[in-house]
Amino acid sequence: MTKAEFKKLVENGPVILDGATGTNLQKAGMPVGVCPEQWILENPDIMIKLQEDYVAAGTDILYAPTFTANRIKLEEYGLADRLEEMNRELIALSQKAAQGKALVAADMTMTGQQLYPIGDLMFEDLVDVYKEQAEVVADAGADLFVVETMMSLQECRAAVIAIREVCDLPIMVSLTYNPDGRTLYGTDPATATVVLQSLGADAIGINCSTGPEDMIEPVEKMAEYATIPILAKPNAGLPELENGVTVYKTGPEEFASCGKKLVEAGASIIGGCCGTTPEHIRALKEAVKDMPVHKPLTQKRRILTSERKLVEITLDGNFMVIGERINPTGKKKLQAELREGSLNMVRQMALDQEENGAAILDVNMGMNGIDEKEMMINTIYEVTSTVDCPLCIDSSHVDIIEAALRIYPGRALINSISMEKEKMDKLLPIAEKYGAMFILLPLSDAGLPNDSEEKHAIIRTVMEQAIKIGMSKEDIIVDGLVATIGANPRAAIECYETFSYCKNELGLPTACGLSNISFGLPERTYVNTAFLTMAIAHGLTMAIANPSQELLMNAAFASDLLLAREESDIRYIERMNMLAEKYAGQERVLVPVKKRRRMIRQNLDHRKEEVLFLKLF
Ligand code: THG
Repeated sequence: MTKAEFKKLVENGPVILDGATGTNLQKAGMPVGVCPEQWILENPDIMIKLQEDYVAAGTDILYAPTFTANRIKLEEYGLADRLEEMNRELIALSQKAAQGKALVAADMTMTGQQLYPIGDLMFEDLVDVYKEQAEVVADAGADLFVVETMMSLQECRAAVIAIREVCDLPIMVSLTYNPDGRTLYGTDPATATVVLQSLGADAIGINCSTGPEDMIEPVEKMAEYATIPILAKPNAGLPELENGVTVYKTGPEEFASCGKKLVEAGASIIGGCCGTTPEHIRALKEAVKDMPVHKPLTQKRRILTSERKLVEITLDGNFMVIGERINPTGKKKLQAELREGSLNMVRQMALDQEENGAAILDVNMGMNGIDEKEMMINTIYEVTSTVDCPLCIDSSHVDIIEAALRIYPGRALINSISMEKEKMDKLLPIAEKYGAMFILLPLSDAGLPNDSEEKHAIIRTVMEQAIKIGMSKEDIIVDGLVATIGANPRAAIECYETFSYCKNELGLPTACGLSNISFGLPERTYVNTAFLTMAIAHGLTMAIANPSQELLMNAAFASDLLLAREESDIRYIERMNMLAEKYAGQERVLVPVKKRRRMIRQNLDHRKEEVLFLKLF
């Protein structure tokens, strides 16, 4: 099935999924501790009967029982050499049950191994594991993919990248969340929605986790951000332990009436997870079949994310700073550390900048004497496990930007794409593939534009090209291209023209580096600060700057206040309180990275047991 056909199907929905597999197979005699896929292949009639019952109950999309038939999981049972054969047979089994009356989704999930830097599994190896399974199930005739019961956004990214590199089939991704509304790595449903739809997922959702009632809130959250359909597949209530057996007590009727609420909240693809039966699905279908289908957003919001936090960029919102400090240019001490392979200063810079109010952190590793790509990757691992700010990937090398985007566990900003042929031809498709936003630098192969007209023409050309290859205006932030006052007395005025042109004529947000403006002048901070406040008044959205420069930062907060921007008064007061506290000598208590990782690891072990308990495979 094509992505367009999938979109149409959901528009005519609500689309009904199947119910539980694991809990029903257990009831039918599948022992605990066996490889479920192997057991299913040894007892195909039980599985086929269950899926036939789901189809009869109204299921539109069956999940093929390929859930953990990936190399890592199969290896645990000594079955890795049967991966292809098993996946083919499992898809065929669901096709047999579907009889053309339901679609068959190839089902993939976690491997049980944790990704580096928490575990040892490298991202690219996980992509390969998913690719291997995806190739087989796509070739076996699966209609679409579902990546489900995921606890890690980064593992979802690996799966989506893998599937997209293998085929063009639609991809639904669904995560499980803890009662606090986050995955165990700290991702919330809104962040997952932004990251995965940017990466090319065709539906985003939630499964397992909770009973249907508790899924309403996460579904509503996803709906605020989603440009793609939302999926909900709740358990039949919370698991309860009775005589040593896990039971789910929400009956079909109650389940179905909660299902209606989920559809009202925005879910247009709906089914059941642990504890649900064909009777639950029948009641659900009956309850929701004539309900109107929620329409996803038609215009996407401008959002960058880390794994744990999202940052929204709006044309009239609060002014934002991209912290510039993780950049060895002009920093001898940092250069020396990086040459020794130490990231201590980088880590401290990340913490300081976040604390001082940077919304986004620029990461640039351009210097002599190091392997820039390797250092960029290591820095991303270090910074993303230290702070929650989204990152701006800054390199003049296309391959380094691509390598960084691949492993970055969120939605990044590329710094930058110009009209230079090499950049436009190579980087725009990379930005599109990884779903990144980018800073548009108005330069061409002819060098700097001679005047504002030429600058604006370049901006339009790159914007049109980006749109042509499938990106949108909401993916772009324009750099004003700050020149030096010493060389051109009108440098600031020309930038202001660009800021207002972009905001008012093109509807694009803007950014700029500040320090160029004052190059060669004494006491540059004053010039930079005056430039910044006037730029904000002319519509500048964000600046690449050093957030530890308090005059500059405070002037930015004050500018928002003077422009009566939403909640700017609260933000100004909070900022002043923060500074007052800082200078009262109170130290911020920081959890060192190593300790933080240890905490996460402990949590993971705990969670793993819980999940095994909740869901059989
Ligand atoms: N536009 C875009 N990207 C950019 C710039 C821009 N990236 C690079 C630069 N300009 C913004 N980043 C920096 C980073 C560091 C410094 C200035 C701009 C800097 N370094 C001091 C020095 O050179 O001496 C060291 C100061 C310190 O220790 O903090 O000033 O315009 N899209």
